[in-house]
Amino acid sequence: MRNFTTVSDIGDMRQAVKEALEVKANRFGYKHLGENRTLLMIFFNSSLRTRLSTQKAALNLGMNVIVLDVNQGAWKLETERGVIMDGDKPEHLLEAIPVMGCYCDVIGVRSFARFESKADDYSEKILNQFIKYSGRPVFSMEAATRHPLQSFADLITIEEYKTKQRPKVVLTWAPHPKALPQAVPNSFAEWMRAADYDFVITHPHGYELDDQFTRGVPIIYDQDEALKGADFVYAKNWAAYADPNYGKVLSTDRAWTITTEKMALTNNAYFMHCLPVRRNMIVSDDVIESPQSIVIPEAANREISATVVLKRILESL
Ligand code: AN0
Ligand code: CP
Repeated sequence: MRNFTTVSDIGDMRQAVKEALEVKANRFGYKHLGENRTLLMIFFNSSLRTRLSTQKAALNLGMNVIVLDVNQGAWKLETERGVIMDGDKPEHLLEAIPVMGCYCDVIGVRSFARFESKADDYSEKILNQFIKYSGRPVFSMEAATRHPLQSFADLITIEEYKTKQRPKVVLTWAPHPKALPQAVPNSFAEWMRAADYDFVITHPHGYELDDQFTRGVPIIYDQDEALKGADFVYAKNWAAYADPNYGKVLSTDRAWTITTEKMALTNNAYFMHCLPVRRNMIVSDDVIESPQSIVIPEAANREISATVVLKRILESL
């Protein structure tokens, strides 16, 4: 594997899960792979889990790690070509990227949708410039349209907890005060389709995701109806995708919050969320603290998905 940005980069899914479970049982078994190799992690946005779990994965593999928070201490970066740089940005991304490539063997990038231009976000302008100009393998640590390390960890978690071959998995929109990217739900949909679960999506009207991620997936606008018989409830907020509302918050309706009453409609489902989560907006205290909540093992599996991805990249160097 050279780059890891979408589900298609993981190849055979059953094989990937098998490898993940092997790595989980023997996470220091590949320490030789990363000897004298350096991972550079670039953050354009905040992070707790991705920052820690990806560093931990690199350490498991014997790598050295450098972390750069672009907005803290680095030069402000211009990202557009053709701009007369007489403003507040002293450096251009087109020099910064190849320079970063000089100091490492592998690059991880976190760069969220900016909601300034749907075309820029959905063409993955920033991530693709890293792929094109760094000269290094690049993996997504959540880009504008996808969060594949999260979805891979979600898949591993569902495989560990499922009690039937083809569980019912429900992705439900839930309210949040701020405009959040579609990366997590896009990616989750893409991975759940590939996993061939009984997968449905529920959200209010106006929150339809890009069809390239949800094609063929039933969209049920009645949340109670969608939750019936669910084995896994995956809650997430996202801002509107469809024009003319791209990037807007259309609803903060707390009737969509996942509560004990909502969970009672399910088949005693497990509750999942990528975190960070706003309690009593997305999910009630009672549900997230219940024995059915698997948000912590889900987060723990971020170390495993990152270890598998870095292991495969190292094997290809
Ligand atoms: C981000 C998002 O919704 O994409 C990161 C989630 C992993 N969440 C927030 O910004 C709160
Ligand atoms: N789930 C996730 O990616 O969390 P962070 O934003 O804290 O990295």
